[in-house]
Amino acid sequence: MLTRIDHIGIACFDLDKTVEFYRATYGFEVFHSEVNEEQGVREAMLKINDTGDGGASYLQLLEPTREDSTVAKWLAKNGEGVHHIAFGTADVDGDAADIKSKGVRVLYDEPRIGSMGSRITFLHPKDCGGVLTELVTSATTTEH
Ligand code: MC0
Repeated sequence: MLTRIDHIGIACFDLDKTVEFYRATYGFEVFHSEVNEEQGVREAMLKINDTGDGGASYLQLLEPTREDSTVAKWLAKNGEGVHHIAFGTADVDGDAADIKSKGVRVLYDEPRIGSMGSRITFLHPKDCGGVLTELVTSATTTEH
């Protein structure tokens, strides 16, 4: 069951500059940052709020680390902006299988490692009304 918005992914050319915009404009601070080599991104997670299921909601700022990454490709075509939304679930495997059975393409056969050790998969944007959609099971929170 999808229980929360885990994050909204925002693609940018310059992560440090974008982090500073969110800090100076809204007062949001970086909760966590990391490089995900597999996904080809450097990212900053800005925690917005805790959620009733023991998880949290974040803004995820994404800067590409290589030219052939999906985010670099998307930035070249669209410029900066909202890249994807992510729903939190206690069971990414089960929810991905259920959604796949409804005819939506799930992009990974097995969930991969996402931010903060989470397990993630993606749904094809062409099957989701133009919205790249991610499913996330957090590594550290206890969701029910
Ligand atoms: C591509 N398309 C999108 C899109 N990316 N539509 C909405 N939102 C996006 N973000 C559209 C294109 O405009 C194009 O439509 C069509 O999908 C095919 O795209 P493409 O540019 O030809 O590229 P493909 O097919 O090679 O790849 C698209 C696909 C890819 C969605 C399969 O981006 C992908 O695998 N994404 C999942 C992984 C990802 O995005 N990782 C970065 C975040 P037209 O109409 O022009 O044909 S990593 C992350 O977020 C992790 C670290 C985390 O959360 O923990």
